[in-house]
Parts: sequence; C-alpha cells; structure tokens
Amino acid sequence: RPLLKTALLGREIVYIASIDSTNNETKKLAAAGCVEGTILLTEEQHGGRGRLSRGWFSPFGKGIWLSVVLRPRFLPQEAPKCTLMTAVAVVKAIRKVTGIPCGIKWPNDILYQGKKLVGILTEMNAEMDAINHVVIGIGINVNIASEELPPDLAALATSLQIETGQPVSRRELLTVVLYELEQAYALVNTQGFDPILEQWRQLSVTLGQKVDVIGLNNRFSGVAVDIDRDGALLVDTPAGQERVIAGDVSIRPA
Ligand code: BTX
Repeated sequence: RPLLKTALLGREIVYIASIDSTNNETKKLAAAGCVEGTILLTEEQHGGRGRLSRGWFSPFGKGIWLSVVLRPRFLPQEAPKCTLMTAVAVVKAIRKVTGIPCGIKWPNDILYQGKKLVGILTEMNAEMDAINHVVIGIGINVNIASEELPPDLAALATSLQIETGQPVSRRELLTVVLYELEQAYALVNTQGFDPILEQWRQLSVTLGQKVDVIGLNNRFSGVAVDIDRDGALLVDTPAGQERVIAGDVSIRPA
C-alpha cells in the first residue's frame, strides 16, 4: 500500500463492497478482538446511521464511508472527544486535498457554506473504568452530484465534487484523512485533548454564532461562546450560561 503514510491506521483493512453500516460491522470486528487501527471501507451503505437513529445517505462509489477502531488508554468519559479529534483531522485533510475552507459545526459535522460535507459518529464499548474499543465512523460526501442528492438533503448537504466542480480522488483523500487522524491521535496520546480542543476552536464555524438549541424536552436560543474541557458547548443566554452536551440535542443557526 504505497500511498498510506500511516503506521497504525489501516494496518488491517477490511473492504466490503456493500453493507448496512460500517460502524455496525466494525463494532463486531472490534468485539472479536481486531487490532487497533483496523479500518473498514465500503462503497455503499443501505443502513448508514447518524446520531439519534437518523440515517446517513451513502450512495455506491460516491463517498468515503469508513470506520476506524481505536483502543485508547484514556478514561471512558473522554471518548466523546474522539469526535472532536476526528473532525479536526478531517477538516485539515479536506482543506489540504481540495482547498475547500470547510469548518466544524459542533459536535460532529463538517460544513461548507452551511451545508454538510461530512458526518462523524463515535461509538464506544467500555467495561468498568477502561475503554475496550472506540469505533469512529466517518462519512464524507466526495463525488455525489447535486442531482443525485435526495430532495430532503438538497438544501442541507453538499459534496466535494459539487463544491470544486470536479471529481476528487477518494484514494488520495483517504490517505490524507488517515494520516491526519493518526497525527491527531498521537497528539492526544502524548499531550491530552487540550491542544486538539484549541485546534477545534480555530476550525469551528459554531463559535460566535447565534444558535437555537433543540433538546428532547426543551429549547432555547443564545450565542455559542466556547467549548469546555469536556467538549461541551457553552451557550450564553439571557438567563445565563448553558452547558450543552452532545448526544441529546441539535443546534442550528438562529
Ligand atoms: P447526524 O445525526 O448529525 O446527521 C444525520 C442527518 O444528516 C440526517 O438526518 C440527514 O438530515 C442528514 N444527512 C443524511 N445523509 C447525509 C449526507 N450523506 N450528507 C449530508 N447530510 C446527510 C451524522 O449524524 C453522522 C453520520 C456518520 C456517517 C458515517 S458513514 C460511516 C459510518 N457508518 C455509519 O453507519 N455511520 C458512519
């Protein structure tokens, strides 16, 4: 694999042409003891998943639909920050390969001009105080044409091909994504999450924005001012500062 510039990520590569969800299959591999750094790639998902049982549109040959197995030594409560780490890595990779100045919408989306290019779904398996594995799912819309987007996504989603006006090499982008993710993971392992959180702030499109926060039972508006050390979003509202935890809310520009 001459193109890969990584030592850990991709040392085992599983390729399955068509699958329900790369995260589902990768969780099985991880539970069965696959090595850290195993990746699973597919051409299409017929049950691609987002957060909160939402779907992820994953048409054949048009994207990078990928899951990565990590076995980090940090505490289970730190695992959600793998999403932030991955977002930083993928933004850097897309900027390097395509020049598109995309940014991160807290917590798990990469947008360009308000439209979603990438989704990230981190799932963890832990026992007691130790992580067994983390599966990071990454969906990148690479060569989807605008007329191929389903009507409900037309206003919400975009792809690298739509934005650059030409096809983008999935092979090249994949190698840079894995390289950047390996760098980010190495940084976390040597220096903790603080440097990544700082990079995340620089690449965020959410901070400084007026947002509506929509939870299961509540809803409020405010200005997103920062993320804290746990990756929670801090929102200033007329009633004071709210701390918003990923997983149970959506946010949208107000
Ligand atoms: P999310 O819950 O933040 O976003 C899901 C929402 O995004 C959907 O409800 C829909 O509105 C919109 N959407 C669906 N498909 C697309 C698309 N292709 N492009 C842009 N917007 C879309 C985001 O969840 C996390 C998605 C992770 C996907 C990866 S792919 C590999 C791995 N396997 C798997 O099943 N999921 C992950």
